[in-house]
Amino acid sequence: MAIKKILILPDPILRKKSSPVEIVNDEIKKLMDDMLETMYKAPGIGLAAIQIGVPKRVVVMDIAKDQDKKEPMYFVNPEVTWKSNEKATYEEGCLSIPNQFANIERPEKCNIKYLDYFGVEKEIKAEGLLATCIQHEIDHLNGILFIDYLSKLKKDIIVKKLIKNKKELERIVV
Ligand code: GNR
Ligand code: NI
Repeated sequence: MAIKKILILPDPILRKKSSPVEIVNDEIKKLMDDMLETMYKAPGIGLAAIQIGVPKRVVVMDIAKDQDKKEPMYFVNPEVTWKSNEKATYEEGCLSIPNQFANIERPEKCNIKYLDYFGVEKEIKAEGLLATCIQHEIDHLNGILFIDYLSKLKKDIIVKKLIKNKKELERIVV
């Protein structure tokens, strides 16, 4: 397994639409293993392949409360097959938008069809943090970030902060 670099906004790669996986072969399993290790290291509760620069429809998650008991989840080609009309609001963050948080409203429940680590087709009912997180990750696969749901003003403030941080970091490195 290997830890990969997580891309940070405004990296344009984060806006690419990811392509479906045809077969869950060893290459895809290795990708999922690397993504999981990268996500735990960050640390985060979810990661989409595009966040490490790979435009494939692959997501890993672990929303277990107890950090010692790892409960990894793997989603290949995840699709929302149903979503509730009822909404829920969570304070979201994103490893590609460091240190920025905002309340985002999404369908409270959804059903997700996907292929698991072994390429077996599954369908699950999601609610609570699981529903929020998988919707956040599927958005990544379509080039969408949580800040896209904010007003232009709030979004601009966050993007400007990240550009400023990046410039400061570059100045220190040089
Ligand atoms: O670590 C993460 N926490 C989180 C909190 C609320 C809603 C979504 C998330 S996902 C995020 C990791 C990430 O950026 N995944 O793409
Ligand atoms: Ni994210």
